[in-house]
Amino acid sequence: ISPLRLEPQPSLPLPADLYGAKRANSQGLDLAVASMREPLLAALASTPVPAVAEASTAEVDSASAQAVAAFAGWNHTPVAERAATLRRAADALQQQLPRFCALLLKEAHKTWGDAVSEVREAVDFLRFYANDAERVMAPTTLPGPTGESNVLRLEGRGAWVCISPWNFPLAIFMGQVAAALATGNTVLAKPAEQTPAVALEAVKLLHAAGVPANVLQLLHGPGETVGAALVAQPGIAGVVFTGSTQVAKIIQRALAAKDGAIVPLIAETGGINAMLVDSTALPEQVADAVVQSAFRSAGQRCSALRLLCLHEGIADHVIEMIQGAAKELVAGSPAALATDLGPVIDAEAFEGIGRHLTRLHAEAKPLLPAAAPATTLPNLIPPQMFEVKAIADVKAEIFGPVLQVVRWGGDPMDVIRQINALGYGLTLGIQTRIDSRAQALAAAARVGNVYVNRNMIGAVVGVQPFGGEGLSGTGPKAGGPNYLHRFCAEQTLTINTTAAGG
Ligand code: TXE
Repeated sequence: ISPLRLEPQPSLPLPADLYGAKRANSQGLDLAVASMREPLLAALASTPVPAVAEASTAEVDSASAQAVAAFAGWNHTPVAERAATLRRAADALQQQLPRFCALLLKEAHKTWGDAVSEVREAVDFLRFYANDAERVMAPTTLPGPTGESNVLRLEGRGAWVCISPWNFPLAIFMGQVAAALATGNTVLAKPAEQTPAVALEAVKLLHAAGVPANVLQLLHGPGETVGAALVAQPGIAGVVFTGSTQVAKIIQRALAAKDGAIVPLIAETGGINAMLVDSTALPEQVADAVVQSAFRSAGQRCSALRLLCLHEGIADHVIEMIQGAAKELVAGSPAALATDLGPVIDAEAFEGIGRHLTRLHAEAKPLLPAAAPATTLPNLIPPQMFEVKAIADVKAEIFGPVLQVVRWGGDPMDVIRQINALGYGLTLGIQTRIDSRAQALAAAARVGNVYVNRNMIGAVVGVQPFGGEGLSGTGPKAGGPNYLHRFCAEQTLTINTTAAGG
């Protein structure tokens, strides 16, 4: 920054207790886990992981015919009744938290902390969409000329295909299904092939709470076959999808090629999420936010930090702090309470990330020790960090605990422009104590969620509606006030109230 150009003065307050928020947050979770230690360990010992069968073509055809046939009845069920059913499911899930944590641990290798927060998020989705459906689906009288009444009515669209990923196999699954059910739609759910048991138990819980069997059906199997077959079904009214950009586009093309009605796709995909750190940022706070955002959940969150843009004036200091904090992270068995990150989802993911690491060790500057070959626990990757020369060098999302760092100087707006040019638009972190700068950079960033001076991985349902644009997805966000409209058909009813006998 040229000496002549005065930096705006820092105006964002220094947090009273720098680690207060972080300690409270993670300690809150740690305390919750510690307080449930007995039931959690008991559930781990006693919860079987049920086997599932792949759906045949005939089963896909018959399930979608049943879902179409069941739509009218569920759609005309009063929204208050649908909401009450989802609230019963939320209560049941709350009570069965240890059992679902055990499933998440066994199937998705989630740490206890991640498992507890995911079950809580699934409960939040059920309650939030139950409440919001009652708000959104109440008929709206629109202002109009005298002698005429105009009412906007919302109802379900029909049978929805809900395709969910393995990284939040309960929360994302439940969010998609609850939103579709709350708005009167029927559901054909296709979970990721890596995490079928969590979905199976979630569907059993929803049926026990009162969702009719033909209103919510679960079909297991590979996306390329069972997923694609569901998308191809003639009678479906919509697809909600969370996963890779590549598959979202495959689905979009398949829907466009179908005869009959135009079928909407709600897509939430990945990101190359960046954090911009300027020279006024607090190194300790940055290091804490980076470690949480990049390495929590072994980096298997679509919101995870992938690209750290450090101002050259504090880069060495911050890198040193991150190295120190990252070395303290415990990578190991998710069953151990002290574990900070468990193994990545499966060998395929491990090998894919491994290929990126080989390339980065050849082309970039390693800032953390290379991952030792997995001996004790398969697919375990400790935190990895590399310095690269330019933002444009970061071409692909690496869905694991791998952080790339670039240094910058000059105008921070130029950094935002380069981040925008990557094409993704999910999350952005900004670390600065200049409020006007935070506001300006956020406004210039083409991303769905911006986090200033805190980690980038907390999207509380109803507090931080979550979702992106560009390569990261489409439209109004899950957990937000405009999401349920996407599952609804709208009708404007206009009546001439002056007609004789009107
Ligand atoms: O996604 P896939 P994965 C992104 C993230 C990550 C990538 C890989 O960027 O790199 O997804 O994760 C089904 N027709 N996110 O492997 O392969 C598949 O069976 C119909 C971001 O999970 O896209 C699974 O149920 N369905 C995301 C689902 O799609 C198909 C969270 C996702 O699989 C299909 C998770 C097809 N042709 C991953 N092919 C976020 N935003 O949170 C696959 N599927």
